[in-house]
Parts: sequence; C-alpha cells; structure tokens
Amino acid sequence: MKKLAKADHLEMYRLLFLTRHTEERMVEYHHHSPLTELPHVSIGQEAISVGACYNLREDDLILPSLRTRGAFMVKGISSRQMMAGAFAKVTGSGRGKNTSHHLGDRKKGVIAGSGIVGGHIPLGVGTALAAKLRKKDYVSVVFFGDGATNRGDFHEALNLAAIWKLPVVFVCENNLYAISTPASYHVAIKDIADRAAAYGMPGVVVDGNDVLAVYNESQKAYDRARNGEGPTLLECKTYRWRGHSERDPRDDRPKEEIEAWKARCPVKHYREYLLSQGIATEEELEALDESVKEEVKDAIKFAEDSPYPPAEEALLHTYATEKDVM
Ligand SMILES: Cc1ncc(C[n+]2csc(CCOP(=O)(O)OP(=O)(O)O)c2C)c(N)n1
Ligand SMILES: [Mg+2]
Repeated sequence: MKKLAKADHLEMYRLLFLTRHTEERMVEYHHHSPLTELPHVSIGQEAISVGACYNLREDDLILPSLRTRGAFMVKGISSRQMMAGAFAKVTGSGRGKNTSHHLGDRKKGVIAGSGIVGGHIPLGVGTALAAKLRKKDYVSVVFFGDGATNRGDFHEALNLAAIWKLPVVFVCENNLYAISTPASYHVAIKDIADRAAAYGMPGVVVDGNDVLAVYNESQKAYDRARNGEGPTLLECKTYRWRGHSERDPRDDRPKEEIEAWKARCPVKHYREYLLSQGIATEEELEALDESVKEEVKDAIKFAEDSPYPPAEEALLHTYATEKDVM
C-alpha cells in the first residue's frame, strides 16, 4: 500500500472540502433558482468517495451511486463540468443531457449511473469480468446505499463476483436510511458486511466518516482484487445530514440523531487530525479552503454563462455508433 505523503494528505483534505463546498453551494443555489438537477447531496458522507477513490488509477472503473459526488471529483471530472451538468448546459460532461445521476466519462473511468437503485451493481461485475477476460489489472468499484442491498441485483452480483473471483470492490454507503426507511427496519442484521460471508468473500465494516480508514481498507481490497483473490464488500457506516433530496417533503429522522452525526463531521475530523499530527498548519488549510471556494465560484459562473445544447444535438449520443463500442 502506498504510504501517504504530506501532499497526499493535503490533496485528500482539498477533495473532501471541495465535495462539501460544491454541494453546499448547489443546495443554496437550488433553493433560490432551481437547478435542472435535483440535488441528492452527500453532505456528511464525503469521506467514502474520497477515501475509496484516492489513488485509483485512471483505468480503474467506478460505478457511482446517486450520492457519490466526491468520487467524480477524485476521478478527474472538473468542477466546471460537474456544475454545468447540474445546470443541464452543453459544457457539462453529458453535453446537457445528464446530471450527476447519470454522469459518465469513459476516458476517466466513470461508468454512467442508473436511476434504478442497485441496478448498476451487476454492471460492475460485468466490467470486472471484462478485465479478467482481457487479462487487465484494473479494478471496478461499485458504490451503493444500504437500501440497494435488499435488491436481488446485489445478491446475484455478489454471488457471481465471488464464484468467478472477479476484481471488483463493493462499497456500501450505509447512511442508515433508504429515503425514510431506517436500516434497522429494512435489514434484520446489524452489519450489512455480514452478508459477504454468504457469498464467500470478506465483508469489512469501516468508519465511513474517517477518510483514512476508508482509504486503508479500500486499498487492501484493491490489492486483493488485482492479485486475483476476488471481490470484497466494504460497509462504510455514515449518515447524510440533509433529507433524501432537496425536494424531500418531510424528514422525520430524530433531531438528536442528526446532531450527533454532525458532531462527527468527516471534513472537520480530518482537518483536526492533520493539525494535531503536525501534518498541516492552519494557514495551509485556510489557503486550500480559499482556493476551493474560488474554484466553485468559477464553476457556477461558468455554468451560468454556458449555453443549453442546440436542438440539433437532441439525437446525439442517443444511439451508440461503432466507435463508441469498446
Ligand atoms: C428499483 C428502485 N426502487 C425505488 C427507487 C426509488 N428510490 C430512489 S433512491 C431510493 C433509496 C435508496 O436508498 P439507499 O440505497 O440507502 O441510498 P441513499 O439514498 O441512502 O444513498 C429509492 C427507494 C428507485 N430509484 N429504484
Ligand atoms: Mg441509505
């Protein structure tokens, strides 16, 4: 496992704060002038995307969930592209046709998401099978929520991945709710990671609010995958601070529960770690904060100023052409 240098720590912190600030600004913007994208933000869960994607190679593939904003950023989707996508402008990665829920970029190793909860989990098994058949050592990383683990897709996917020993890592973002249904109601076991045993793969519980814990466990899982030892299920325990989406009509979660998780903020936690360990100074982190704020401000301006796609592009990317096929 690569040892993290100071520059890595600073970059991980920057990515955490970039994810946080991007989504805070999107929420703010959305409530005074609705975006085309209905934000389903990952505020409170950022350490999972950043920890699991940091140090992934360009050819490693990610299959995002509906709440994996940071993963796009770590994989190299720019703030401008991301924001323009949310505004449905032609400069977004899908040329105005998709928001982050369906954002894909094959060159950066991002496979477009699906509106069907959990529907992409078997696709990650397919991309991992492709790696094995082609004798390539890239890994596929699939992100999904706790609710998705009750779909048949999840179970079929894990079984196939395990029997074929495929290079895929399943990352469950267990934020304790599927819209308004508590995980304690929809799963009869405490740890979703326990389900891995039924398929014959390691299941690991990780503190999903600790970016270094997520990084360390995911690196072990990627090493296993690249060495031909097969898949791993990582269950990252976390919590979303906001409602399911920015149009959540009611959020009945207990106020004390929300406050208790806010006290375990992944961004603040990592910031304090870097300061207490003498890895970074207050001034260095403040400079990063300022650069992120500028970057997001620029991205919003870019998105506002960009045009919508022209009508002639309505059918572009609707059907695959020969050159689109891998
Ligand atoms: C097959 C399917 N059923 C229901 C929905 C509606 N839906 C969208 S998100 C969601 C909850 C997903 O919960 P979870 O997997 O825990 O992810 P989280 O939103 O908590 O990140 C549901 C039920 C859907 N999109 N697809
Ligand atoms: Mg959930």
